[in-house]
Amino acid sequence: MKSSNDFKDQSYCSTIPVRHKNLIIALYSLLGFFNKFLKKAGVKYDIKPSHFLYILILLHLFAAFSCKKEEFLIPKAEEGNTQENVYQDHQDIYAISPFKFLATLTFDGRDNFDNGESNFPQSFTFNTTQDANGDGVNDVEDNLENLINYSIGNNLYGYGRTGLKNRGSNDQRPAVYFHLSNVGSYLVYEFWFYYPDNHWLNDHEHDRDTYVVYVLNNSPKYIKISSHNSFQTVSWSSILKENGHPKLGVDGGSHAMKTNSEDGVKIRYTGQISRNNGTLLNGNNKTFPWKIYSNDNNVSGATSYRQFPNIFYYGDPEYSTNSNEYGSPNDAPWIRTEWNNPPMP
Ligand SMILES: [Ca+2]
Ligand SMILES: [Ca+2]
Ligand SMILES: [Ca+2]
Ligand SMILES: [Ca+2]
Repeated sequence: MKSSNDFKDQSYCSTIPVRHKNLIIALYSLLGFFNKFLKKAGVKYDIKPSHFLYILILLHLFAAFSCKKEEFLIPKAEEGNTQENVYQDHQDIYAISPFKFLATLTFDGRDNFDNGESNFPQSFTFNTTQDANGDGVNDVEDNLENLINYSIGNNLYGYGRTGLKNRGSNDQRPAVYFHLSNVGSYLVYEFWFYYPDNHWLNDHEHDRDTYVVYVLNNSPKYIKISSHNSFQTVSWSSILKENGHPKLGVDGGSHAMKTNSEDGVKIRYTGQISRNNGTLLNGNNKTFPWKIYSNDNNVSGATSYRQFPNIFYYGDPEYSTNSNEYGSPNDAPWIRTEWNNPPMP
């Protein structure tokens, strides 16, 4: 059952569409009366039905302004009233902004006598036109071959990761895949990163790393970050932050996430990019606002995307082990259990 107290200050906003509709119907039914009145008063002006559209727009603008409250104003779950259905009830009114908890990431630099990280979070559809592996299909299995290393940008051309000439145009802007879910009383903000090339102990084409933020009663409590095949949970208060955004490090090659910073390329939550002690051929000192992909209908500032394919084949001929392009099948994030059923923090 909903408690009336929970919704007291929101009842005005939540009933706006219905009340506006009723008001417009009432005004419209009085159209004849208004016009007679104006005529009697000597005013040479007729109110036309289209005028009610203007009134409706003005009312909605005013309501949008006065209802622009905290994005996270979602009433707490009570007995018989789960966070999920509370959230469902309000999803049309209180859009969630992934940007709120977007991270600043720092990547491996040239410490330990290497070049540092070579590929960064980007769209898995950054190049949909070049059949790089020559199998007659343009698909995500061409990603490693089409990837232009050490580069961040939206219109890149150059050599591919496996030596192919004339790759591009590639959209290698910073990108994140966002999904909102629930566990217990927590609202869970899931951030999934895609990397075309993972070259660590177990080399693979395609890589996914994630961090999730657990929000309780509108405030972040925990962050869980992926590290290889396990997760590490840290209290929100103890992680490094930049203007309230989490600051996370990314291990070289494996893209395992961690709470301490790295010495190389930095992508700020704003999309500002700096090379630092890393290697970056394209993108240094530029800003590419994060491309946030989400198919959740209550999320603001995001772009929808096609959830396809469901299987990514992690093998690639480039790798000495795991060299079958269509070997090592892995589920796409959206068909993994944790997508809709994340673990408790
Ligand atoms: Ca290094
Ligand atoms: Ca292909
Ligand atoms: Ca491939
Ligand atoms: Ca493959």
